[in-house]
Amino acid sequence: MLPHDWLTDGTTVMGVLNVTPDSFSDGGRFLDARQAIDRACQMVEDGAHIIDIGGESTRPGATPVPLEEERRRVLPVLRALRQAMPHVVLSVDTMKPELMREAADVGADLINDVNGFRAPGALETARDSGCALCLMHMQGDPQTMQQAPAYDSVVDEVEDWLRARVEACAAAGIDRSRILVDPGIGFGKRLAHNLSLLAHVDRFQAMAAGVLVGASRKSMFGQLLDLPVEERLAPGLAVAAVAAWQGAAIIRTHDVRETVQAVATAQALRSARLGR
Ligand code: 8Y7
Repeated sequence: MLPHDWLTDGTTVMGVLNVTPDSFSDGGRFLDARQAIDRACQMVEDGAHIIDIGGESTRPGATPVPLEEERRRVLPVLRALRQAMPHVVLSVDTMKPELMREAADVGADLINDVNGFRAPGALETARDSGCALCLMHMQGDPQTMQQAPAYDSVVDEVEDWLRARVEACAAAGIDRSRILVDPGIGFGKRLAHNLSLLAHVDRFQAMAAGVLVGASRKSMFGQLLDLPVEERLAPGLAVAAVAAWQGAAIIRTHDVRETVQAVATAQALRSARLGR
């Protein structure tokens, strides 16, 4: 299934399914495969059209997970979800070409690589998988990215970087209709950088099939509003609405039910504004 088969004119919601013991905000509660599957079913019931399964935390400073461990976390859950929900778009969040290939074999529809398919062999593997790709911008790597993020002009630089990666995909034989781009909120960015990017989501629209935005529960809200992670729902919904207003194709979130409502409201307002 390619993006044009499941992207709507409007904004769709991707639910985050962490299968890590050290994830951003689930704290390992969904490590057990059974619990992960229940959680995915709940998100689909709540209105998620896409489930993003991740077995390696990309939290700032997190240590990399060996392939064997990531595979053990992700593949059983992916396999079970593919069986249980044939019509839901299943995304796998990984930087490793081996796991991309194995996930595609088990029926993944989308490969979400926060590293932008820069690992050796990742582009070729992604091409041959037939999956849709999410190409995310990150300055540095997860271990060091928040140490000293710096840009002269963050929106221009992220736009140029994403455009260059889309060109690299095209050169490898991947059509842009398969590609989603993502400014990578919190990945090598200070608060001001994140705010600029979120205020210019529409700038990334034309270069690929759509834009994905993921800001749910991120530390930018801690900086902006001095809130702990469990109290970041409202600012996440504000960002989802503003991104949907600008035409984002996908919102990635931990809070599916509320985000679906926020996005639907923003879209109704957008339709009213456009007079259709
Ligand atoms: C993003 C992401 C994370 C994001 C895309 C978290 C895996 C941190 N953030 N993938 N992944 N975009 N495409 O808070 O913003 O969920 S991990």
